[in-house]
Order: sequence, then C-alpha cells, then structure tokens
Amino acid sequence: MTLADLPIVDLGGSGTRRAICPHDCPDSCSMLVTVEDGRATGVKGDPEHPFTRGGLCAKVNNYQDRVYSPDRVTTPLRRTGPKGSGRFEPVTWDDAIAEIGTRFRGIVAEHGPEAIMPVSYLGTQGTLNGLNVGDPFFNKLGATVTERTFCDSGASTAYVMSVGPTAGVDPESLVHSKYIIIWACNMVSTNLHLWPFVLEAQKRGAKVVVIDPMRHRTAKRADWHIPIRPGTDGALAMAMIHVILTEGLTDAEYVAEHTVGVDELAERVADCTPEWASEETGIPAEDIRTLAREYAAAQPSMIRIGVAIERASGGGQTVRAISCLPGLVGAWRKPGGGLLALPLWAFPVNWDGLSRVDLRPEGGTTRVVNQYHLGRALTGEMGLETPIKALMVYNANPVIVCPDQERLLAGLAREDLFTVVSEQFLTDTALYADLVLPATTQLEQLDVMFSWGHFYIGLNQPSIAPVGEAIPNTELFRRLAAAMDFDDDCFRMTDEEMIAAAYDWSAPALAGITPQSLAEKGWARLNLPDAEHYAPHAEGGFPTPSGKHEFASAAAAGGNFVLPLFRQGSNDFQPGGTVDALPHYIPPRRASEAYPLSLISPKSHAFLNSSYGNLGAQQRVQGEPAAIVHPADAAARGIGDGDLIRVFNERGEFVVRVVVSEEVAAGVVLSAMGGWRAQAKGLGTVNAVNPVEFADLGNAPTFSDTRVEVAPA
Ligand SMILES: Nc1nc2c(c(=O)[nH]1)N[C@H]1C(S)=C(S)[C@@H](COP(=O)(O)OP(=O)(O)OC[C@H]3O[C@@H](n4cnc5c(=O)[nH]c(N)nc54)[C@H](O)[C@@H]3O)O[C@H]1N2
Ligand SMILES: Nc1nc2c(c(=O)[nH]1)N[C@H]1C(S)=C(S)[C@@H](COP(=O)(O)OP(=O)(O)OC[C@H]3O[C@@H](n4cnc5c(=O)[nH]c(N)nc54)[C@H](O)[C@@H]3O)O[C@H]1N2
Ligand SMILES: [Mo]
Repeated sequence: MTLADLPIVDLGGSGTRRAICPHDCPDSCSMLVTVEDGRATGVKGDPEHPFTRGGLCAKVNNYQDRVYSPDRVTTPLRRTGPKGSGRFEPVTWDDAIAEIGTRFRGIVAEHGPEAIMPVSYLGTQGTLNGLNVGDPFFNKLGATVTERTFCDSGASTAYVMSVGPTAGVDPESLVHSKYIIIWACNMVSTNLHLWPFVLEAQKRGAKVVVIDPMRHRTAKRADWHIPIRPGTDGALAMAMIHVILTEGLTDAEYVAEHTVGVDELAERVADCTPEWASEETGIPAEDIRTLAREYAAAQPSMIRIGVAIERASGGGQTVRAISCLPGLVGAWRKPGGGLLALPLWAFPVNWDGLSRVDLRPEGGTTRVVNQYHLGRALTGEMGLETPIKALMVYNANPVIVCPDQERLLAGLAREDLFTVVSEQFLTDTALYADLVLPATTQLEQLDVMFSWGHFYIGLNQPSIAPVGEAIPNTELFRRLAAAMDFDDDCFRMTDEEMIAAAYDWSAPALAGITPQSLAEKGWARLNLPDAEHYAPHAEGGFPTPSGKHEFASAAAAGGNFVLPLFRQGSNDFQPGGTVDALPHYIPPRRASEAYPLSLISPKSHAFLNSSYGNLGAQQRVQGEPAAIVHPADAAARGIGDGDLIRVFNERGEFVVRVVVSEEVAAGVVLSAMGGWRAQAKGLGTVNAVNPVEFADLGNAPTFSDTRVEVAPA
C-alpha cells in the first residue's frame, strides 16, 4: 500500500470527517467530526454504527475542547526549574531530539542500554500509535523491557488457561441472553454502549444481576444487586460451582462432550458450601443458592466480567472459577450465552510485527521491570544491578495510575534521572520531565482501531492539521530511531505502510475489508456470523490444548505467565511458579487492627483513567475527589458527610471529601481513581495507598485488595 492508496483528507477544508474514539475503553466509538475551515467545531456519535448508535459519553462528547485546550502542550519543552515545579521553556524539535540522542548514547556507553526504560500504556489504543508503538525502538536498543500489566493481564491469563484465546461471545448477542450477571463492572460508566443491549434483554424478560461492593449507576438499574466484600468473588464462584454440581444443574451432555476435569472440579468444590462462601463474601447463603440455580436454569445465561475482578490476591483464580460456570451449564450453546471478557482476540492484529522482539541485540541481557514497581526501581529498593538512568514516558501517566505514588514521586525527582515525556498535557508525570514532547490527539493522526468490546474495526483518518508542533507517536519514534542511527526498514515506514503491516488483511475475519473500504465508511464489522447466529463454542472447539473447556487446565499446569502483549511482545522472563491446574480460592488480605477497612478505587465516571482529570467540563460532571464511607464506619470515627478525611495506611495517605452513604457496604471505602494531584487536598491521590504486590496470575495489580483506616483530616 502506498500513500496514494488512502483518500487524502483536505485538512484545511470544511465538512464532516470520520474518527474513532482513541481511548482505552471497550466501546471504541465511531465519531463524526464537524470541521469548519480546518478547525474542528464539534463531535458526535455516528448514528449508523451499530454499537455507538449516535451517542458519545461525558468524557468525549466535547473532544474538540481537549484538542484546542489552552493547556495543550504545543511545542517541545525543556525544564528550567526543579523537577516537579512545572517550569519549562520551549525548544525546537531538532534540539529536543538531538538532546535525547546524546543523552541516550551517553547512558548506553556508561551503563548499558538496560539503564533506559520505556514507560507506556494506552493513552490511545490505536494499532499504530498505541500499546506497541515504541516496542521496536526499545527492543532494538536493548532497553529494559517494560512490563505493563495495568489492565486485564491477570484475567487474560486465567481466561486463556480456561478457554484459550477465544474472542468468545459477541457483545451484541446479549440481547438474546435470558440471565445476565454483570460481575465487577460499572457498565453505565465504563462500557456505556453495551448497556442498551442489556436493557433490550431486560425488556425481553432477562434478569440482570450486578455483583459489586458498590451500589453504583449500573447496580441501581439491575433487577438484583448483590453486594460483596472486595476480593472474595472467588468464594462466591466456587460455591456456585458447588451448588450447580451437587444439585445436578449441569448441562450433562455439554460437560461430557466439551469440557475436561469435571470430576476433579467436583472434588475441589466439595467443601465450598454456600454457608462457607457466605462467611467470606457477606452474601446470605440462600442468595448464593438462588443465584446459582437461576443462572443454571435460565439459558442462555451470560457473565460479563469487569477488570476489578482480577485485582485481589486471588484474582486470577477467581476468573478461573468464574470461567467454569458457562461450561458447566452449557451456556455456550446459544447466542447470548457464555462469558464476555475480551473480544479483542477476534482481530487479526500482527502483534509480532508491531513489537519486533527479533530486533533485540544478540546476547543482550535485557531484563524486565513491571511499571507497578517503577517507584521501587527508581529509588533503588528493587536492587537493580544496572540503575535506571533514563525514562521515556508516552501514552501513560504513571504518577496517577501506578501504586506506591509517594515512592514513585521520590524516584522521578532524582536529579540524575533523564526523563522524557511525550504528552498532550502537562500531567503530574510530565511535570517531572526534563523534556516534554507535544503529542497529537486523535483528530490529528492516522490510525486503525480495534476494539476490546465489540467486533468492529475502524479507520481513524486525521480531520485537522496537527495543533502547534504536535506529532503522532509513530513520527516520534521515526525521529528517535534516526537520531540513534537505527536503519531497519520498520523505522522508515510511513503510517500508511504501517497500516498495511499491522494486520493480516488476508485473514478470514477481514475478508472483504481493506484500508480503502474502511476509508469510505469509517468502520466495518469483522467478517463473523451476525450476533443472531454467533455461538462459537456451541459445539466446543475451544482454542485450548485439548480443544475443550478446561476446568483442569493444561496451560495452568505449565505455571504462571504474562501474555506477550503486556511485555513488549516478549515471551521470555515469565514469572513462572507453580499454578494449580484447578481453580481454588485465595482470600484477600485480612483486616488488621490498624487498617480495618477495605479500599477499592474503580474508574471515575467522567474521567478516562487520568485523562480529562484536568478539564473543566469533565471535572464539573465528576465533582470534587471523594471517598464513599458507610454510615456505621463514619459514625464510629466521628466523621460527618462532607467532611475532609485522611485515608491512610503504611504506604501513604490522601485527603478527600467524604460522602457518607449506604451505597457501599460497611467495611468498604470507595475512592475513584483518575483525579490529578492539583485537585487533591494533600497532593496524594488514591494510588498513594495502593500496594505493589501482584495478584496470583499475570502480574495483575491488587487495587481491590488494600487495607486502610480513615480519620477526620
Ligand atoms: N468512565 C470511564 N470509563 C472507562 C474508564 C474510565 O476511567 N472511566 N476506563 C476504561 C478502562 S481502562 C477499563 S479497564 C474499564 C474498566 O471498567 P470496569 O470493568 O467497570 O472496571 P472498574 O471501574 O475498575 O471497576 C468496576 C467495578 O468493580 C467493582 N469492584 C471493585 N473491587 C471489586 C471486587 O473485589 N469484587 C467485585 N465484585 N467488584 C469489585 C467496583 O466497585 C466497580 O463498580 O473501563 C474503561 N472505561
Ligand atoms: N487505583 C487504580 N489505579 C489504576 C486503575 C484502577 O482501577 N485503580 N486502573 C488501571 C487501568 S485498568 C489502566 S488501563 C491504567 C491506565 O493507565 P494509563 O494508560 O496511563 O491512563 P491515563 O491516565 O489515561 O494516561 C494516558 C496518558 O496518555 C496521554 N495520551 C493520550 N493520547 C496520546 C498520544 O497519542 N500520544 C501520547 N504520547 N500520549 C497520549 C494522555 O494525555 C494521558 O495523560 O490505570 C491503572 N491504574
Ligand atoms: Mo484498563
């Protein structure tokens, strides 16, 4: 494919352009952009897109205000004050790139390439500009491999152990479900465009159940909200299995033909009675029985798991246990039945080509550092043989999204650390940069967009010229590669050439779809049966070693693993360790006298992770940073609604306004993540208290497994 192959958009003109929302969200909405004389004046959802259905969310419906915000970084900036002070002066791109080249070469010469570490995640999830955009550069350099298990790594490991890398059910098929369990997912806030499909099912008679410690927007709309103690979902799932097996509620034929390990599983759950699970979860035993019976009887039944499920000490085994349920009851038989986790597997992305592990220097001793340990890595607690001397941050805001915030800030303040941040805004992380590089927004760049929440691929063509001197991440890494004299072809590819290489365009899923056809309509449904008829595992056919739904997992028997997707494409350096082939229950951290409360920090309704945390319209919807505390816990501590409170533990503290409400269970504190330090009363945010320990599988975080105390501030 050449440049000429895609229609050229007149970036100075007027009209309606097409874009795809770039954010790390399952919905990947199709947007129509109004452009007047080269300036974007509004965005709206594409009414023809079957998933977007004409609506955008509170985060993105004024996207043009993000694009033209007076706070955008529009030129490269060099630090002029102390780290964190936010004092910068503009410099030219040539100077900035030359400086990075000189500093990187110097560090490589003195300490070796491992002293340089990329820090990145999903500021955009574009196939070109997103997760893997820097991987070829840093693999070629032989830099420290960055492990980014921010999201769903633990759940994905557990899911793959159970059913293999299958796209699973079509989210649109939820309209056919008779019973929908929304398990640790605040869909109305975080996956808004799936909600109409749930509503439609509800209208057709389906029962909607929400399992969540918080009575949130989604729980309020459900037929049944089951409050649960954070981190104890594994006990609930094990007890559901127990009820289904002991009461003979299985689809015996499906189990016999398409699953492995049911006898071992039965033995495993023999003692997992509803009474036992009730002690763990706080859910009445009779409710657990009712849930299991209803779920088994109402076919097709569906479980939609959210990411919070993986975020406790036993989060991986929890997903393993939940994954058994649809196999036991034969939910996979019909459209609308099964387990909805990650439709991403349906997209024939050329991940190896995006990451280029093969570029690593031969004999290189590349090591892995997980970004959740960034604070410990930078301050020396991790005991790295080669210290980290340079950080390159792009698509990420670690100060707000990583745990152990105080230590991370101490690390970033190191005078001998050379930090480069590519950003749209001066985030809490960018404030610590030596150089800030201006990045384009989605309206200014070309990309192909997959989705982890539906089966539509989209082409995002630029609608407007770049604002100021901003450049796309692809161009940034072309310039850096040139500065380092990397001459492999991949570093010279245009964005159009990268699109051609990023997918297997001849794969059956893309039959009839080309970049050119996408340019015309903006998006296309993957070439899969429609939702009415899509039941990929009606006859088994799971992509597991046995081809069956594995209650006893062969992959688990091989030990813990992190999918290459989450670690620069690399399959080496796996965490390993033994993993039980059968699901089992690992309880959350227990309360201590000093820290008796359980803190959870899910997503904010109006922010997208930390993105939009600085923008007025979204701040107004979100309101002041807050923590929700149950009336009993508040009264016991002399805390009144609206007071300022300290939330603290041995790692750190943050100060927020309290909302006293029965929407959380007694013993639970909820404070949404995403607000910036500038709005936080004590400068710390919720990640000041979150732990760096991993969950049991996939090096997932344990944000739902934090013990704290609260007190009037
Ligand atoms: N508005 C908005 N939408 C977003 C995002 C955002 O920041 N804001 N972020 C996007 C991203 S990156 C992701 S990964 C998705 C995530 O979206 P979700 O899957 O919805 O994940 P979370 O918001 O982290 O948590 C969901 C729910 O889990 C509950 N929860 C916490 N701990 C537990 C537990 O131990 N057990 C149970 N049963 N429930 C628990 C929380 O109360 C919360 O209601 O949303 C995406 N969409
Ligand atoms: N306590 C707690 N912490 C969490 C979570 C939680 O539930 N609780 N959730 C975790 C999860 S699920 C996730 S996914 C992570 C998210 O972690 P991140 O992916 O780091 O999310 P953001 O905070 O949105 O930061 C992305 C940054 O990228 C920038 N950006 C956007 N587009 C571009 C671009 O094209 N180029 C460049 N160079 N920059 C760009 C944005 O301005 C933004 O500052 O957070 C994790 N952290
Ligand atoms: Mo995420």
